[in-house]
Amino acid sequence: MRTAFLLAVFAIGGVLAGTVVDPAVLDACPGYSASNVKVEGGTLTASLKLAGKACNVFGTDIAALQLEVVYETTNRIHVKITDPTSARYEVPDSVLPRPSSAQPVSPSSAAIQFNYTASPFTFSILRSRTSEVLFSTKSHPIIYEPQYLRVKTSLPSNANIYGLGEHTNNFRLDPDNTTLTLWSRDAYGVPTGTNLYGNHPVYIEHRNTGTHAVFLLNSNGMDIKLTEGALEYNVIGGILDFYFLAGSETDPTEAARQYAEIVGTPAEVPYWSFGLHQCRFGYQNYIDVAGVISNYSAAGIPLETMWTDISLYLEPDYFPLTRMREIVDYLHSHDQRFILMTDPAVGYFPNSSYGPFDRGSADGVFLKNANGSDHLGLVWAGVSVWPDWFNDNAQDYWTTEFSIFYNKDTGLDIDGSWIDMFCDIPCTDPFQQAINQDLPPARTTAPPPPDAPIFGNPAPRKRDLLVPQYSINNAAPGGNLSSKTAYSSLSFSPMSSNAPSRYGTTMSVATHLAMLARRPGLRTLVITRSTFAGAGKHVGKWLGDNFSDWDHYKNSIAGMLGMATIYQVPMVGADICGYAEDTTEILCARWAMLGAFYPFMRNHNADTSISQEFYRWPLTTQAAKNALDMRYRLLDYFYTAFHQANQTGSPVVSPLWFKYPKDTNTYPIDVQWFYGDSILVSPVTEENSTSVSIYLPNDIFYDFPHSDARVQDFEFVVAPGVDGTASGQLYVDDGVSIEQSAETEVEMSFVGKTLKVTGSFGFETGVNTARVRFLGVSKAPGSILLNGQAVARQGVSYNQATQVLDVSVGLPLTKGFTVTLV
Ligand SMILES: *[C@@H]1O[C@H](CO)[C@@H](O)[C@H](O)[C@H]1NC(C)=O
Ligand SMILES: *[C@@H]1O[C@H](CO)[C@@H](O)[C@H](O)[C@H]1NC(C)=O
Ligand SMILES: *[C@@H]1O[C@H](CO)[C@@H](O)[C@H](O)[C@H]1NC(C)=O
Ligand SMILES: *[C@@H]1O[C@H](CO)[C@@H](O)[C@H](O)[C@H]1NC(C)=O
Ligand SMILES: *[C@@H]1O[C@H](CO)[C@@H](O)[C@H](O)[C@H]1NC(C)=O
Ligand SMILES: *[C@@H]1O[C@H](CO)[C@@H](O)[C@H](O)[C@H]1NC(C)=O
Ligand SMILES: *[C@@H]1O[C@H](CO)[C@@H](O)[C@H](O)[C@H]1NC(C)=O
Ligand SMILES: *[C@@H]1O[C@H](CO)[C@@H](O)[C@H](O)[C@H]1NC(C)=O
Ligand SMILES: CC(=O)N[C@H]1CO[C@H](CO)[C@@H](O)[C@@H]1O
Repeated sequence: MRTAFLLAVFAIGGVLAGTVVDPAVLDACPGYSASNVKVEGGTLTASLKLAGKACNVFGTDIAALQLEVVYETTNRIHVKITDPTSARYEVPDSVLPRPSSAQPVSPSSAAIQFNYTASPFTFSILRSRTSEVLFSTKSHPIIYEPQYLRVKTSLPSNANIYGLGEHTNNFRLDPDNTTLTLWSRDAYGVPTGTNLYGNHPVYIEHRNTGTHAVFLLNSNGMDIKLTEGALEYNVIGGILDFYFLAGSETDPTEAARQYAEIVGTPAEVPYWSFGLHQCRFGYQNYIDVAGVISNYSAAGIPLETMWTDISLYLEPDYFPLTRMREIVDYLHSHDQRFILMTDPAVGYFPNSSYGPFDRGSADGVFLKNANGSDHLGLVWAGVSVWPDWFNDNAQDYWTTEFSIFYNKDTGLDIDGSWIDMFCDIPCTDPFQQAINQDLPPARTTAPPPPDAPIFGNPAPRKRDLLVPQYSINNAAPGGNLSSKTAYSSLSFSPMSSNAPSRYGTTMSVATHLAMLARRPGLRTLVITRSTFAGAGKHVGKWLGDNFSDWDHYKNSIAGMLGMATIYQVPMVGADICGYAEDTTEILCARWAMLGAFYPFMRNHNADTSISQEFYRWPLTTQAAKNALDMRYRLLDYFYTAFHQANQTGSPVVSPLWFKYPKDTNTYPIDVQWFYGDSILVSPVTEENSTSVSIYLPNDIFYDFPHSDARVQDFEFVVAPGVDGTASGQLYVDDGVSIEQSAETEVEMSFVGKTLKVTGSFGFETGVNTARVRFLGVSKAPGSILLNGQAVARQGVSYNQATQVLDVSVGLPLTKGFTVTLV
């Protein structure tokens, strides 16, 4: 296990010498006392003075601090403790724009209260209605030194704490013995108990009495320790900048929404991006890439987006631009997409004319050493320089480079972007290291002839990539939403230093804007690995370089829940079938099914692993087809959830306790989850198992109905809960535009035997509502009324064994309707 101050050792140059500090030493520090307290409406300020002899544990205790407390909304208190005498690092607004500062609210109207004792200074956050203490520094003095900050709160015993990522621990953190280190790093194999790519210093704590959240806005390296009955922050710089969120006494999703009010709600992504993505590092050449596309098609597995890795840049002989452009054109003419990796490194070619380097040098955008020379590092491409995203010219530079390199007429017309950074090699002598490591790598095989036929075998059938029943690509402007299906139900269906922490996020913003500039007005997809709080406003996230093994398969669910439910980065998924090492037919088949219920569904692996496209094995092919059938049928349902996430911050996937907050059995569960609001997913998690034991909260759950007849139009599924009612929503738009000129927003509610479908129907879907399926109907109704008129016998089918009642509707989705079971 990592010692608590390992990072601090790096940061302050060995002062700690690796000492593990006795908590009693920290608790014996003097803390501060508050004076000059001023309260004005929803704002409190005070001076904090060191209350005794300095303990100087990791530096010199700062003698005088400034406290500012603001009741920013009825649900949010901002507590900021700064050192007025020195400029300490604060996360800039460009990395995380602060919520707009409206007038502070009156404490008497707030759901939580800030309370304090003056000497020694301690503070607590209480729920206003019940005076329940949510956070309290009592008996744990605050320590504030140049490179060490410590705040410790007591917790209830056996507390339910979620978040504080990125990590590969269980979703519910062990409250008695956990140390989480937040500091971005490339974490090959994503080992448990170590820091990973992302930094999200926020947690949601769930209790039987309610759910609240705490966000420490600080991007310095930190260790957060959960020990029996306490949570302790140990931060190596910056300021104490806390946001306390009341959440709710009854609805955990409120805590998620209130966090989104600070960091922003997630960007909406294009409709097509919910389709299947295929990628690998190490496609051999352009023929290989075309072969994957053809073979998916031949296997009848609907591939939406083909991705390629960095090989394209490194090896133009193997991936000639003209042939790659042909592949991209082919994809686009088949309503498919293309995504390519973009790294921030720019090849260092000071002596030859290389546009990206020359333009960046002219604009002065590259990171510099202290003496003003270019900061050189080493990545796959060789010795390189990096844009400094805080440079005023960096955005224009990046936008220009995107418009040149990804020019649709002369370059590769990408549909989305995949960004990453490879910065983990200590670059003391990058030129020599490049020679030692043979970078760029040399190939042992010759490149293929530049004019080999592609898409010829199997013969390309026009549009054959889009197996019609899976058609999801058709939501482009002017396109046709011809195969919309939607499901909506209430109850559920069991089935199956700062710089590294911020570099990824600032690059994400620059890339998102550069992509938007290429296709003005249209949404895009940017996927990255390194994220800081607020990243979801710009990018989605893949969970990094995991292994093709069953533990990683299972852990990916906790990883997804952290990102999507807590950190507001909902476009998330792990590398399906595993990135490193060799997968197996059975693991890849299971993972295809699991991955169909990640928000972001991408099969991806390493150059050293065996090929793992779903069509490589019969079992995996079938599993992928079944799972994609389900996923594509639920696409509008999930798209609706995503739209709501953008509007309100409500999570698109969530743990069971979000829906059943009083059911203590659900608190530790992280192998089952809700996909959207209503679909409970419980995958098989053991190798060679064909069944799984699952936990069902006390409610009514239905098997998700298999589709018997192919439904091209919308289909609504009504699945009443224990109270006999159900409700749901459907959101439809053109799938790609940022500003929508027409939207359809439908509310369904089933109460007392009547389904009412109401809403606004601005977007012309051009399709009908084919039918409504009622689940859990124990006997055939005497008659069924559609808009008050009896439905003819042939329009109704009832299956006693499955208790499913199908009612044909056949109305265009241009106005509401009612169906009554009499
Ligand atoms: C607030 O703190 C004061 C001590 O400063 C204490 O007397 C009081 O009970 C606290 N209020 C609540 C609601 O805990
Ligand atoms: C705490 O966790 C560490 C690392 O997992 C483990 O080595 C240690 O034994 C645990 N301590 C206790 C008291 O469980
Ligand atoms: C989503 O929400 C944000 C506000 O958080 C907004 O700026 C953005 O434009 C919205 N729409 C899309 C398409 O991302
Ligand atoms: C595609 O399938 C053909 C025929 O089975 C096979 O020869 C080829 O190797 C496959 N290519 C790829 C990239 O899967
Ligand atoms: C560029 O040219 C100078 C002068 O010939 C030489 O010293 C330097 O090593 C060259 N730099 C690189 C990166 O090739
Ligand atoms: C500038 O600093 C870098 C990094 O410390 C060093 O490698 C380089 O030699 C220096 N250049 C000069 C001209 O001193
Ligand atoms: C969309 O599909 C409908 C029904 O199949 C068809 O009548 C219509 O012409 C199509 N519209 C476009 C733009 O292709
Ligand atoms: C699953 O089955 C395979 C093949 O029989 C076997 O090699 C493997 O050990 C089994 N795994 C487990 C966890 O039993
Ligand atoms: C199976 C799996 O996805 N494992 C891990 C992959 O990597 C991320 C971290 O980057 C983890 O969250 C996943 O659990």
